[in-house]
Amino acid sequence: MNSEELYQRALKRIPGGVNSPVRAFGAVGGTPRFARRARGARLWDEDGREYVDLCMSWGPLPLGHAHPEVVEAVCRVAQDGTSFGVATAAEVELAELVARAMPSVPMLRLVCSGTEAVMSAVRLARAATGRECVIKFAGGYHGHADSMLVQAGSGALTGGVPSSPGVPAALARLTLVCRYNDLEDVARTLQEHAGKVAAILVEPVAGNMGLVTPAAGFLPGLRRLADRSGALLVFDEVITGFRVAWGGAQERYGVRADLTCLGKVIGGGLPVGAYGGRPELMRQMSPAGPVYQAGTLAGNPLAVAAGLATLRVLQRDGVWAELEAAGTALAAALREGALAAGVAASVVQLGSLCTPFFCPSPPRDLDGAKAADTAAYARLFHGMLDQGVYLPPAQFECSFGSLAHGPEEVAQVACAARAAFAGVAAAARRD
Ligand code: HOZ
Repeated sequence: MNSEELYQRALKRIPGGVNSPVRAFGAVGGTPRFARRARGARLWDEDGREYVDLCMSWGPLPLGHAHPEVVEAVCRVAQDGTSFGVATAAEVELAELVARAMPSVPMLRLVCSGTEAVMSAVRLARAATGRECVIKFAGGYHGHADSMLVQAGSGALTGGVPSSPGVPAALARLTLVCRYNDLEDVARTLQEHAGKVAAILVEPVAGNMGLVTPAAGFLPGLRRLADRSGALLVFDEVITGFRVAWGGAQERYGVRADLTCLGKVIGGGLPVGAYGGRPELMRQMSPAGPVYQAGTLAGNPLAVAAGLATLRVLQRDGVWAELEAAGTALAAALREGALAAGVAASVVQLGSLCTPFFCPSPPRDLDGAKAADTAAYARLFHGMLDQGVYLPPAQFECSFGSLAHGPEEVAQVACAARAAFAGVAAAARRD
């Protein structure tokens, strides 16, 4: 069966035909592709087409698809059981490895997704401070827990429901939304809600309104404001953890969080999340303390094995320079395509993350990201797809490079970009 036939079948049994909204191509139009297999930087669909993948499962695969060491680890561990509901040595090892990489996370709890990680970290922040409000940023996406679906990014923004029906108004009122990269807005909000804000929750590098990087001083400023107000600074590093540096965005920008949420890379492509921080906070979690959170599949042995295998490769000499170089080369390939076609585009890049925006300068916040021409992004997406490159099927997401994106893939992306941006330019002339 090809993608179209599978999609028609899926529509009858799965809402929108997909198990996570952005996959449905709603933002770019056309039939969503159904994946058959993937290896390295390449993905094959059920139509028999091959793509250089720049979506890369939305972030957990810095080594590329089906990395032999990850596959070997998962297969080996699976022989001995896929879930125990009993603690394992590997979970301790993963917690120790994360603690070495991130000095602000000497203690952590493993969960099954980034959503769970943030939901639990927010509960802990509320319990630890005795306060109920949380500051988040417009266009920040922290998973789909009730309190977080307020002016959210990613699929919520793409689908036009940044504040979802079904979220109780009483809960949404406790979520205070500020403008990303705007410290004055945060200071004002803290003042207006003095003594009530439990946490300032931020993607230190915003990845769910497209890639938007923190302005100089923004993250240190949040640290100062959190300290002054008694709120905890919570970094959602689900995308950036073990992605923009070994120690995540907090290493790259030199700012320490009180609580850190992780996911994606630490599960190496299997479902994992984690939240962590200093012991006096984390020991408030059950059973050490009274704040409840639990999970049958938390610390799942296959996911932990995949995560450990991934992190061990990322610890090797030269790997981070290689990942950075891959990201730089992919972004340059996109930039050159835009330039050659005479299209005004800003390709924002940080490490192996990037997003092409159709606007003259890189967005600083959600308003800037929304001002970009999303119809042009849809055209670019389809142009690239036709040329055998699979970008994320929505503007408000990141593209991901990996160690598997070598010179051959970069050349293919460059060639596709020239054709696709030329198509965008031609469409603009027609309109
Ligand atoms: N929430 C993910 C992007 N930020 C999408 C995940 C998916 O559709 O697989």
